Amino acid sequence: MTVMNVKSLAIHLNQAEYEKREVTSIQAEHPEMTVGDAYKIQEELVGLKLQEGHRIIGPKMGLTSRAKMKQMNVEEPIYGYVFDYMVVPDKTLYLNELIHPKVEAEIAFILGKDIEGPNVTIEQVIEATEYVAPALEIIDSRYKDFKFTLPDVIADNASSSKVFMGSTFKRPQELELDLVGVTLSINGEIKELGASAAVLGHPAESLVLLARMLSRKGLKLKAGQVILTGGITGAVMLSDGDVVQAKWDGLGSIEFTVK
Ligand code: 0L1
Ligand code: MG
Repeated sequence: MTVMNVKSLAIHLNQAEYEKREVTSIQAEHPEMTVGDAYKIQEELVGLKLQEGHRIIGPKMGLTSRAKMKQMNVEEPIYGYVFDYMVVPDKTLYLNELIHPKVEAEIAFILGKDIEGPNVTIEQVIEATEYVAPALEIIDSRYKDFKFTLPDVIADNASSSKVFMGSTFKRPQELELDLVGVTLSINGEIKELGASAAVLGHPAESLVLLARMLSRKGLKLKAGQVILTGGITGAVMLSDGDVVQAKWDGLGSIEFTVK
């Protein structure tokens, strides 16, 4: 894939996000696109957003559940970036800002120290983490009907769109981080439930893998970043009027309305 293609595809995906417009699979047009090419497009897209004045809150991990990895036929999760403008300041999700949003419940890690290298351990991740907090991620793939290949979704910043952060912050040592039960309800009915071990056996493992993936590029996880570790529940499609409530054992709850 040429440098020109990388640049123009990043602009194409960035525009699609801002214009809330579905696009068709890039891979269909560019069968040669590799995972490496896709991360180059993502890097270019991240660069565009930084040039526009947006700030990175932190990287996020996607495809961290066995079910999603099997579905996409991958052995390694993927990552993208959450920006400041994606964090929803109140309790309303506006559909006119989105294409076809889905919600998934996650645990966010807020780092007190940098994490760097290909061989960090879960213990080191926990030691470097200042707080964990509940988060609801809104994924909104720019691809029509969420139909994409692995390189497609990587190029599209791993479907990143919006995030609701909870207000319960706990030290990571205060919880059994792999045993946090979560329910995700829509209009009072539980639609999805799970335990945090659904994220690679332990959500801290998500940061272990993320540090490894970033280290291949000479990058690291930085103190102050808020990192979404991946969906504990499946992702649920949202509709106008939905009242969404998620509850985490020991980490409180988050509620919002879709308008
Ligand atoms: O956060 C995620 O797990 C999203 C990964 C991308 C796959 C999707 O859009 O379903
Ligand atoms: Mg997610």
